[in-house]
Amino acid sequence: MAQALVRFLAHQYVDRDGTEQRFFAGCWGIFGHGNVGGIGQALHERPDDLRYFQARNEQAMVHAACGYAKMRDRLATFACTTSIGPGATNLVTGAAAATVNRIPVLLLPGDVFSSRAPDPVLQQLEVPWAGDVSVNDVFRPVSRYFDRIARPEQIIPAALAAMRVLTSPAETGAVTLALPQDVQAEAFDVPDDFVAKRVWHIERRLPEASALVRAAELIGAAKRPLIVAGGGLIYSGAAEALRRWVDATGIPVAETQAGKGALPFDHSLALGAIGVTGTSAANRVAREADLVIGIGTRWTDFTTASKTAFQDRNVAFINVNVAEFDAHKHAGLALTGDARATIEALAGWTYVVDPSYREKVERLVREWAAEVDRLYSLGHAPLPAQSEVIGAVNEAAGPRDVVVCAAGSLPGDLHKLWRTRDPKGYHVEYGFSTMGYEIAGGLGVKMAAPDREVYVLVGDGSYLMLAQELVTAVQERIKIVVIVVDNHGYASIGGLSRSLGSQGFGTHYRYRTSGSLGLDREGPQGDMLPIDLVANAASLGAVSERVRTIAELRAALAQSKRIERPYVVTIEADRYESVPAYESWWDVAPAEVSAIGEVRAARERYEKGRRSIRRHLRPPE
Ligand SMILES: Cc1ncc(C[n+]2csc(CCOP(=O)(O)OP(=O)(O)O)c2C)c(N)n1
Ligand SMILES: [Mg+2]
Repeated sequence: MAQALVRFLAHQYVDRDGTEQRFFAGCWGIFGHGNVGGIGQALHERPDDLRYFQARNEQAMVHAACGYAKMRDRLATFACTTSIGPGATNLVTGAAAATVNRIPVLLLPGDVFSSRAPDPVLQQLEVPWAGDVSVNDVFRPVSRYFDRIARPEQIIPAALAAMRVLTSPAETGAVTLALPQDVQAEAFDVPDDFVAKRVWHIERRLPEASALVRAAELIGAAKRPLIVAGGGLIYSGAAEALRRWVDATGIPVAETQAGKGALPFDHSLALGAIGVTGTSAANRVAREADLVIGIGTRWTDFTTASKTAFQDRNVAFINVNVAEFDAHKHAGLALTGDARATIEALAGWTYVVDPSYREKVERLVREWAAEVDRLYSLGHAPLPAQSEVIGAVNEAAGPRDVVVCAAGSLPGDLHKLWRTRDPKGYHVEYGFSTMGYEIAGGLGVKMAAPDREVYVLVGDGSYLMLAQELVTAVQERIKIVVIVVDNHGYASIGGLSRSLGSQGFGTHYRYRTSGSLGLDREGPQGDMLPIDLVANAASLGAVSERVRTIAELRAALAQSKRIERPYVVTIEADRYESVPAYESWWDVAPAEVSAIGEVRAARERYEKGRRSIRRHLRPPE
């Protein structure tokens, strides 16, 4: 059965706009009990069918697949094979990250014997009241499709269903086929048609004609329209179409994390990031917008500033989305369809914003550019500020190069400050914000785009959570440039904790002194943990160096261009010099009752902030 599955995967293609490409770039795997036979043997026997890639950690395999798939606009990905037990459950975080972000990955965890002869087999979870449960059942809520293959011929409908979901822009995410270890090795008569070349066509569906007319009417009547560009716009390859439409109409564009890069940063109508981590320009325009056109966004909490971003009394939403589920959010007019095709259709109606609105937007955009300049060149001492690190990396990066990040304070700062010049130049996993995505995801990005430099920006906390794929980068001779921003622990959560009155409890990397583990205070540096991140990266085979100043960072980044190996630069940044928030609010609830005065004060501020939450329940009139 495993041989048939590997052959099947090797013959899957997708076609969009007449361009055909292979869907699986290979198969990541860590072998053990449950896949060293079966899938492992099939990959060994058929190396030309599906290229095998060895990883250090199963979670990281999914992140690498995800990074690759996102970079390829979801038109290609990897399969991931694991042993049963911990190998399988290590995939779960990756699966959730993929599904939350709507990125296709195929997971093939091993499973317990279907025969139940070796019972309980090594690593089997015994559930006294349910014989059909294994640890792989944890994949059900984090997979867009799940099946367990109890007989070899079941792989036929399961593999086809898996492909339908993986290649569906509306439904995609992690797909899990749990493979009992005995069934993987069983023979069956494989129909030739099952393993023949199969091309999955990616449609560009248009919304209903009457919905388009209604949208054009709403846009025609809007005084202060705003486009919010999400990841779906980028995956659809709609950036060019967006730019033409925006140039013709003057409607400004704000960007979500996944949508960043939809417009080049220096376009006069590019407001940049919106929401909790938004720019002053985007958040001000959002506050007063009377019509918000979401394109390929699922309206996360960060994008909507916990539903406080849009304050016009009669604000209405139009949602362009391939997924009905998203198209109906915020009581919006649902334009269920492909982003590019829908933008092109909407562009058929003539509309131009009022010149005074355009002037105001352009002024806000200019003011924001000056703020970024300021933050890029703070000259903070003795330690540089993180914003200066971002500035130096941005200046070193070429227009097509890619920045990769996922968790900590960097994603928010990058969302605000990174100057993106290419729709694929900004790759931040902020749907699940998975600490540990950065290096593994960056590896996948580089595999998808070897002609671009990939700059992975990672906090020391995320680095320590999952840096081992540097070994994989060394093994595969894949160059990524990793910039580790060391601020002795979880600066982002420390700041959040302090804002809630909890003094950064448990967020600082310090020795335990009686009762004060990890308290975030600006005290002596002597009790910092002696972690040597530079030696750590070097020990994994990367070129590794420490820089102390922004000038040294610039020199290291210049040097990295001449080296074709994984390159890790570690720089210490000031833990407390953070990029401000720009008129946004985030719903994080401090305790309603507390013995600590600061917590009570934080609760009071919170109650006040909550008053601006809007529910957006009224459909457009
Ligand atoms: C796997 C995982 N665990 C916990 C969190 C919650 N969390 C978000 S950011 C963060 C700290 C990240 O520290 P670091 O990478 O050093 O970045 P910094 O906050 O210092 O910028 C934590 C613990 C998370 N996002 N992912
Ligand atoms: Mg940190």
